[in-house]
Amino acid sequence: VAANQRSFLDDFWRRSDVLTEGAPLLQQAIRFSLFQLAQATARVEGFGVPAKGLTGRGYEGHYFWDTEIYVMPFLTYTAPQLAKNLLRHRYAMLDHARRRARQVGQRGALFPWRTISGDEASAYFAAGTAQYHIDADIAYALMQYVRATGDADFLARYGTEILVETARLWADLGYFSPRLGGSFVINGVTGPDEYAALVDNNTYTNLMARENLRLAAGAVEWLAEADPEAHARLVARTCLGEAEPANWRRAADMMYVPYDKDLGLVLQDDGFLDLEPWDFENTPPEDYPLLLHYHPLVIYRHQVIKQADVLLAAFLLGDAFSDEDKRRVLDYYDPLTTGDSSLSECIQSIMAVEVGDDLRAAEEYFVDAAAIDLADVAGNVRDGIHIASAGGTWLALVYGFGGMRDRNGELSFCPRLPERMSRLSFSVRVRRSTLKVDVTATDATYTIVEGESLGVRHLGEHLVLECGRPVTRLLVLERVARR
Ligand code: IFM
Repeated sequence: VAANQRSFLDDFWRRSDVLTEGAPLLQQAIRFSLFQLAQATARVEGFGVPAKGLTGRGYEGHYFWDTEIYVMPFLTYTAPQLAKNLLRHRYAMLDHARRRARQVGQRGALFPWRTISGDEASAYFAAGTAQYHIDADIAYALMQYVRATGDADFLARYGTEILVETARLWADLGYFSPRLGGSFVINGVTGPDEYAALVDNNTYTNLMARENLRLAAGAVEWLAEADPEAHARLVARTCLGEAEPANWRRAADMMYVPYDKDLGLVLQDDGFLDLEPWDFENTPPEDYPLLLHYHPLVIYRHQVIKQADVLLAAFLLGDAFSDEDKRRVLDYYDPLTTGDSSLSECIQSIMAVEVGDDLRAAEEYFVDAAAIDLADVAGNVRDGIHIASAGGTWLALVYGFGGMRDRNGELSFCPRLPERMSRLSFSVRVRRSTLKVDVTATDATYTIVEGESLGVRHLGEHLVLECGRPVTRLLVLERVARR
């Protein structure tokens, strides 16, 4: 057993280690997070990843969207078999999700907000079941896995069915509003920010639903072309109507996104600007997290945010936002964000790297995310570690300072290192290649260490990488000069 464990760990560190230079304590926190991810996911066969991993009783062992949005990218890019196991597990709960959709009066499938067995276990629907975005989060993670691995077989056998049933949920949940010129609106949902509940047109939900609808239509069309027999089985299993994919596309194309022209701001939801500003100045530090000191009904009436919401959409679906939109989103919502959820700071860090002028804020958010359990920053480590933040630490390193983006199957990089990091190096597995990325204060080196050649982008420049032939490029020049 000891030898098996050793070989598992050797293999894990070879695939997944992230190395930084310049701050040994930070490196220790990074390794701690990675180790927690390994412990929580090494044997996910027929199980999900609980919000506390296997380390404590917090959240009663339930798992949430934390898995798909915060942990799965790490697995998809370093241990794709484990990502696949988790997606297979979601597929195994599809019948539960179909039943749940019927229970709440909808078509398609509604995955549980929190669960162990596949049944919904949240007690408070406003902050639980109403987080319909879980469906789109699963769809997003699924396609990220398929694009990164090229696992068309998974898409054909399992993925398309999940996409069909989740798209159906959205098509049924929203409607084309005559008052808004026929836009597709989705009312009465709760987005990622749990300090707002049952709102209309939560931007994160609408944009993720739009993606889900398009992915489903695309997958059905692809399957009809690539494997007509599998397509026929899918149609039979799901009673898919011929007109459904076109309707999904229409809903996606007409999706409503609330926007305030005067502020030039993508809104968190329709009513966000009408809420009373929270009195941050007179809120003493000991009143945080607010959820432990104020009634939810009070919190819901205010412009105060628990965790990244529009900002998360701007990260996951960056192409839906202009650079200016992203900057405004960060500038407007960041001061309103308490970070009372451990799912927030890693995303704030990533977006502060992408649009921030200097990296101090990004660095501070990152340190908080990486140290949350080792330093007990949230003061509740006795309930177990925060697995989403462990995954978020990897996200902040790879997508934040590494500047990786993975849209439509192509990886691009725009690295920027903070002051206390003189080097950052990590590996990602993409289809049949392992790519090592090594960033210093002045340049980035890309090497295929194993497998086929691969095209990537560095600051927009297309690079064709051959196995064993490193390619080095400078980071943004004026930033290098400032150091
Ligand atoms: O899934 C999260 C949610 O987004 C915020 N509250 C805690 C949950 C479990 O980590």
